[in-house]
Amino acid sequence: MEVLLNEDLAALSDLDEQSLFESLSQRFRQDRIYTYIGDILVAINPFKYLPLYEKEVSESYKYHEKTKLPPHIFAVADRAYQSMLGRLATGPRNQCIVISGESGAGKTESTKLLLRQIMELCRANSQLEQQILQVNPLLEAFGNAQTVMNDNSSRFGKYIQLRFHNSSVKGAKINEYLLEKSRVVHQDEGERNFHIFYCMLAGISPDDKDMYGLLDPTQYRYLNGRYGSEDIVRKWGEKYSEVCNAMDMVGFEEQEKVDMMTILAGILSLGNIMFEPTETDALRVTDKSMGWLKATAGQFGVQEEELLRSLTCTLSVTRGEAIRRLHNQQQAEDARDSIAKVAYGRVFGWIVSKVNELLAPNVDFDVELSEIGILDIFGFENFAVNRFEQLCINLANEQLQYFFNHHIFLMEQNEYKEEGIEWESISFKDNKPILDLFLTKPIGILSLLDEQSAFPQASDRDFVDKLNSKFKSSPHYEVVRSHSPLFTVVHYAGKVQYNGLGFLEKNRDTIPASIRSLFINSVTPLLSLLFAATISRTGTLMPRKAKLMQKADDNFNSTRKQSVGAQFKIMVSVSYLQHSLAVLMEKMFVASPHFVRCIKPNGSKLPDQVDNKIVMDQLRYNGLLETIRIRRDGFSWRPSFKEFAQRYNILLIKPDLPLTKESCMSILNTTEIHGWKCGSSRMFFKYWHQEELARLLERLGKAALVIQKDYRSLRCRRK
Ligand code: AOV
Ligand code: MG
Repeated sequence: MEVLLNEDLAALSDLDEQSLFESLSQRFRQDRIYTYIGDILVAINPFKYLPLYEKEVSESYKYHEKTKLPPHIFAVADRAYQSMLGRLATGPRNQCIVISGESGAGKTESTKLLLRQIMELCRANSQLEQQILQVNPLLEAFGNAQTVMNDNSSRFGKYIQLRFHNSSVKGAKINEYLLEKSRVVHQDEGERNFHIFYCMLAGISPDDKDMYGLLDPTQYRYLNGRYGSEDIVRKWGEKYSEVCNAMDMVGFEEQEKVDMMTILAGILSLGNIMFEPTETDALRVTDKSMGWLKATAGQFGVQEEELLRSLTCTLSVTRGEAIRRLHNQQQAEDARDSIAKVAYGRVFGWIVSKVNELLAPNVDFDVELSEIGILDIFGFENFAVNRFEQLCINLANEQLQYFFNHHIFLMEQNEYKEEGIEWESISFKDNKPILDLFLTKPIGILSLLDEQSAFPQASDRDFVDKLNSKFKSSPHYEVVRSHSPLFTVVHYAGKVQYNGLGFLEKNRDTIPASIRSLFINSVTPLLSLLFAATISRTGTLMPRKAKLMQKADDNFNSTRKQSVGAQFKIMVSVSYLQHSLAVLMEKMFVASPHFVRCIKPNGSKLPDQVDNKIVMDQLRYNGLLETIRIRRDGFSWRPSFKEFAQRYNILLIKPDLPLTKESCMSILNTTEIHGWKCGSSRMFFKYWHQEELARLLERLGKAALVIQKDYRSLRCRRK
């Protein structure tokens, strides 16, 4: 009984941090990894197989009553789907499921389970359904990698939007956020490059291997000479055929796949090109890596001399005059790495846009579609060394936490005040000041970063010095005394020390014009398309991104008064991430949100182990205790009088009821429902009231069916 009671923590009467922890870990030890806090699902990663997702389980959670079955991720899918159909409640038809938690907490696994169950629920068009389900393995192969925190860590954020007409799915759209491109050229100890490289090398047939010019995996510098045991290699090989199947299923063409793999092979070869100085100023490619230069040129479909030129010098045009500047060794290596990053990034972007093209809803223009969006980003990270990428990732998580706080605490409590509901306010850890530290204009971390990135002479040290002088008194910033450009941000989820080395360069994210033109002239159609897309700025590749790039480009050129063609600015990355997240948040703010909070039980990726401190920290920074209080005492469902009366007047069997407060009260007075309140413009309900009312409607619907049937059989008999 105790366990059953604890299925919904919002139903517990007395609660403190310790008892919350006890309830969750007691359930976890019994393999009950899911627990509700009202309408919010808490999921603890089991790090082992549990028989929780079989066909029968999936069936039993379809159109179920929440209280009759244990908490489950499938229940969240059901609720989102029913809400989208308007079966459960009033409110916006568009739904968004927001999954949060630190790296390795189980967000991506939850996303896959949600997708699967939603597809089960709408069983409409089996081909489209299969295509949608194949998108994940495809994106994971190219966008996930092993990190210290997670063997299958998402190195990009994604928002998957499923589009429906009535109850059937009509298409899908993916938005991706900031792929960690730097991983292509560098991985820290204990980490790996993106899965696809290993899968390709392990799974490809010997003939194809020859065709793509691939050699022994241990030879590639970008893979760090690290490969894997026989067992792992076999798994990668299997995964490769899965990825190829997924591509076929989603609708990629053979030539596109070949091009894609050739580009990946080219990236690997490129990484092995090394330089050495000559007696003159010029650099040359080392004798040992001449072969790699040739191979790369072949794989990229470009002229060897042109490739060499773009690696070893920069051509700039100033006042109409072309000036060739020779690279030093470091610059040549940077050019090499930036080509690799940019090529990989564009392949990934292209896959996403291709998926979107293939899965776009095939419906008439005026058909109104509703939507379920699932947000699965990269979780909060704190490594031994934290770089620019971690700053971006952690900022995104900061924003997500703000979205949660805003919905759960701010909006709700503001409404109590506005509507005159008696309420004792619940405090929560507001992370707005941390967001402000990043986002305030003109003096926030991002503005300063963009400002410094615009000065070619500025160094990473200058940037960190600027931060130190501006924020030394901020409670969320700590100055680090060190020769390296270090600084610390006190995030909602803990302190993270960043190393500012490389921040400016990464934020500039530029590629020289000569590299761009090199690739546009590539005989590999895909490569030339990938690099032409931003030049022509037709917006065909990624419309919004292209537009933003154009804008960043314009700003850049107008502030720098630099002649077009000298340097090509792709985007200011942090600002771009910021912009795209802001667009996403806007979208989410007008949808009905469903929250899944993933918790990591220990830091060693092990089953059946609860590390008290690690779990407690997460409960704390997630604000779970406060969440329980607000779900227990608060009113999470707040329809306007009009919305409520319109939907439930049928309970009074008076269709022409005026849509007023009085009508709402009379409707409710005919039911046995207690505990609701009435504000000045809307009703206030506990989270469980929605289900109670849905049940009443259903009963009424069944009664109506019986009456109809009786009436029909009566008429038949009369005839
Ligand atoms: P994340 O998405 O939250 O991290 P994942 O969803 O990739 O974390 O989960 C990490 C690993 O935990 C998976 O590869 C599984 O091995 C295991 N796992 C998670 N959920 C389950 C489950 N329900 N049942 C069994 N095993 C599970 V990151 O993407 O790093 O932030 O960027
Ligand atoms: Mg993930």
